[in-house]
Amino acid sequence: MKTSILSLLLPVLANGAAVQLEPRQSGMMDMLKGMTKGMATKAYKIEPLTPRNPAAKRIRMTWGPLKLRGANSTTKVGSGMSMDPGGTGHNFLVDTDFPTDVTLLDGVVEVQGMDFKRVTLDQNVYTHHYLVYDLMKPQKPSFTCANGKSISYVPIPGTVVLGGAAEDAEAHYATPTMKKTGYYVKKDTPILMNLDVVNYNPADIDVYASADIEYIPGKPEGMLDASPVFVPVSACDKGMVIPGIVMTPKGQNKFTLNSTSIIASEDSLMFMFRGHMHDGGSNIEVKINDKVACNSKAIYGGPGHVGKTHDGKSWETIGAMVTCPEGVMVKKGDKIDIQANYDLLAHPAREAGHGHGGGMLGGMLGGLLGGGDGMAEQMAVSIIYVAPLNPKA
Ligand SMILES: [Cu+2]
Repeated sequence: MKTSILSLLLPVLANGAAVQLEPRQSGMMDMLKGMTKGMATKAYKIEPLTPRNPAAKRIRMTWGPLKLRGANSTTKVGSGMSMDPGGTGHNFLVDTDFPTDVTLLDGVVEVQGMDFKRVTLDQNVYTHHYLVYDLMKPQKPSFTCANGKSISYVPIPGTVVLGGAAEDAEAHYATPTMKKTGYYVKKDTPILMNLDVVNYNPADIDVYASADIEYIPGKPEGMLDASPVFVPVSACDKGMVIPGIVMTPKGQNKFTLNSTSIIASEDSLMFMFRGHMHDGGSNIEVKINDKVACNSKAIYGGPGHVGKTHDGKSWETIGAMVTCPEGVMVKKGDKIDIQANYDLLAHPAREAGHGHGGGMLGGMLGGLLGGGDGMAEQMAVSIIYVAPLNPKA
């Protein structure tokens, strides 16, 4: 993927509203709810699956069909914006057929073709991102800055319950070894689907959005509520930064970014550490009190993650980021260091759909983010599941 976040901000920008980069000052959420009002979409089908946990229910929900613009097509399709000049964005709220007042244990989303099989670069389709947002749950304030700055998370309009990007990403909320954990989906919470997919085929195609979810009803006694927080390497940096977005230092192909001053603001269990980067990234390492909690390496290529550039060269995209499910007990004040390493020679940045020019972010933000050469910009984010031990309410 690339700029999951910005694609949600862009429609807001396009409406002439001010950019809000602080998710907690939440005019943005109201705007989003306004924008998506009446867009609730029922699933095309819901199938029962065999749960891994015998006490749980597991279903696969499928929405669509959703049209994707072809590389040679000029049709206007999609209900959202794309971060890629050749991509198609779709945003919709799920309807009441999506289970709420449940505790989610596992989940995975995928973009599927008309045969309900996953589409990948093997079919010339690049999933920039497919994110499922819980709009009523802000990211947990479990991190803070020791340098007096207020922390900047990746500015997203809620918690990403499920989702992935070009890299495969599964959500696993249960940590059987340490504490009972899960993700509580409040009754009737608004769930927003946000897809951004690039179709490199010449003609328009139809796809489906699917979600395989495993959950138990209600909120079990003694269960800790866990959810992912998107912590950028620059979370506590001073000065003008767009949290999570990295400006490639001019003329440098290999570089390292280090966080500063990030500390835990409460006692919690942290788990499922995973980096998020774009093509060009090598790894994201998280240390807690100088001890490595996760070295999330980017793994390139593999089935479905090899494409061709417009001039016919083979191109390997990030197929997975190493995930560290093991839990770490964290105390208030513990030091959290994040380091991101890049090697653009070993892993060239992705080309935009339509081949060249324009900048990945279009005219509006391209210049600001240094994305003017038709290559995707870089990101440096650590996704960390956090379950506060003493939740406030
Ligand atoms: Cu990204």
